[in-house]
Amino acid sequence: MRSATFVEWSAMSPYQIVHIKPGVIHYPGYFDVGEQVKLVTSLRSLVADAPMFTPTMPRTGKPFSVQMTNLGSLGWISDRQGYRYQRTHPVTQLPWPPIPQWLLDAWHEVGDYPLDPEACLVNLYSTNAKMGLHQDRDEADLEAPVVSVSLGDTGVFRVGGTARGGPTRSFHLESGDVVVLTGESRLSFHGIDRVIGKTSTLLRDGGRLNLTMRRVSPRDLSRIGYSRERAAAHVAAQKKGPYLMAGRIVETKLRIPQARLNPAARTSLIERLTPCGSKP
Ligand code: MD3
Ligand code: FE
Repeated sequence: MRSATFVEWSAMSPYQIVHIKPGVIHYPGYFDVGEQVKLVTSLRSLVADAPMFTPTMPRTGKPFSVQMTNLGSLGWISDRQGYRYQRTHPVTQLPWPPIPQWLLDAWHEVGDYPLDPEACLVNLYSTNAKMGLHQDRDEADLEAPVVSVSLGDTGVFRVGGTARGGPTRSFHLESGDVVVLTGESRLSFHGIDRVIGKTSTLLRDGGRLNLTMRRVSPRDLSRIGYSRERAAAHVAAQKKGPYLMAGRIVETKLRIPQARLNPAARTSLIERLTPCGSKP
């Protein structure tokens, strides 16, 4: 696929940001190791109240290889009846625990969206788990971004276009990385090919945790003080995505200001920007 990847040092933020394809922005090493340890500690206590469960495929009831739970006012579940968002945990029947402030802060910092997320899916991958290519389209609000946080072992993430069967490319998501999906990539097919064992010691039993925050309900920005013009401008900017907002199209060429790179991100940046070929 002739997609451009470029890296820039943002004047706006202290993070190295990598544009994978229009609307897909990767922040390698967004959370440092000390922060990751705190994040996992707080997640453990939240997940104690909303235990991981194994979703199953609609109709067939085939179990997913990934375990999951949710935080927030709405949670996504899948079972024989289908995919849906609901307010309660399917096993405990209790409301989902709240999304912690550190996650909300990340959402607002990288997401450029004025409302809090309603749902945070928590996916737990063993080193044998994977997630096939799919679109996230169960949200009525497709204008808000999706913000994803990876913790633990490295995941091989694959992303394509909005048509099934089109070209894809893959890159590694390491512990502490954040990915933002906006604009024209919001409906891209994506999945996790595999998890690479023993690449992180963050989780006691290994594996990978992924958190994805979403808006579900259509928002009305006028209710939070946006004028009609400002709301329309915001929606237009979201549609274009930050890649085009930057006002340039850059060919696949890595110009990395090494001296400014976060050391954690520097180690494997080149390797993980290398397209891993076609679907295995
Ligand atoms: C690209 N999770 O929960 S997160 C999912 O790593 C999901 O667990 C994967 O796909 C994981 O639905 C990938 C990154 C992600 C999330 C949403 C996207 C990438 C996306 C929506 C559109 C395009
Ligand atoms: Fe998804």
